[in-house]
This record gives sequence, C-alpha cells and structure tokens, in this order.
Amino acid sequence: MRKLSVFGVLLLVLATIGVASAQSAPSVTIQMQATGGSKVTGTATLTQAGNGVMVSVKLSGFDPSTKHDGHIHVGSCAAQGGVVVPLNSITADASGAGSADTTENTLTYAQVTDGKHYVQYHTSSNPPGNPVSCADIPAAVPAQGGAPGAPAAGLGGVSQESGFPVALLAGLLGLMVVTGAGYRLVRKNGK
Ligand SMILES: [Cu+2]
Repeated sequence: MRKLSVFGVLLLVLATIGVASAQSAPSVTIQMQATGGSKVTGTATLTQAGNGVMVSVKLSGFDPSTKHDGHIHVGSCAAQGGVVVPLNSITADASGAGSADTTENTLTYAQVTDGKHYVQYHTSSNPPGNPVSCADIPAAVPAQGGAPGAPAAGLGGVSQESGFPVALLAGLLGLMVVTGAGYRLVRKNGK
C-alpha cells in the first residue's frame, strides 16, 4: 500500500513535468495582411522548436492552384528588408487556400521575435515576385513577473519561461524526498 502511494507520487511527478514542458514552448500567432492589392490573408504561428523555430502559415485568397514562395525577412512590412530564411512554398488549392509548415534551425525563436523580422508570402514561386501577404513578428514580452520597464537584469522572456519547469521540478523532487523519508519512518516505527 505504502509502496503504491510512493509509486503514485512518482507518476504524478512525471505527468506534471510532461504537462509543464508541453506548455513552456513559447509561441506567437500573427495575422497575415493582404498587401499590394491582393486578397491574401491568414495566420502565421511561430513556435520555439528546440534551438530553432517552427513557422506554420495558413493563407487564403490566392488565385486557385497557384504556387507561392515565402520568407522571413528582416525589417517590417512597412520598412522592408532582405530575406533571412526561406519558408516552404504554399500551393493554393482550387479554393485559393493553402498552408505550409517550416522548421527553421538556423534561427532561434528569440532571434525572430526581436521585433525586427516579418513573415511574407509572394505572388508567385521561383522567382517569388511581389509581396501579397505580410505580418510583422512582434517582440517577445516576458511571460510573467517583472514590472513593465524594469526587466530582471540579463533575463529575457524566453529564459524566464524556461526557468519555470526547473523550479517546478526542484519542488517536486523535494516533495519526493519528504515522502520517501516519511515512508522509511513509518516502516521503522512499524517494526
Ligand atoms: Cu520574401
């Protein structure tokens, strides 16, 4: 019975760590706006993926059955700069909608969420041609704590977030030690 409850605590710890890490990946979804007289709108979701970033773009309003190149650019939709990395092309279906997921490993999530990058798709593929849909990637804000304008020294939002599961893990390990000690105490007294 006692063994069972210790085992139960272990399971709980593992489950909690699993949930905590699933929730800790920073992510942002931005609205892609039609540009250059197009009707192409949708969303782009950027999610931290290890040391890289996963970019998931869903767009509609293309001409049916057309192919479109996309990139992460430096700058903003209003003040455009060069291509930083290519995103997978989107091929629109018969309704003019399409999507593409790209896992980019040469850029970190922190780098693309520095407030100086944007996601853009173009009118065609190879060459990409004029832009038709664009969204600025906002600068990442610290997840919690820290008064506005007074960020903790040297700590960005990303490192604060990744610190959370570690603190949780330490607390749960402490709980396990206490539970284990109590278990041994009960056994000693019982004999
Ligand atoms: Cu581009």
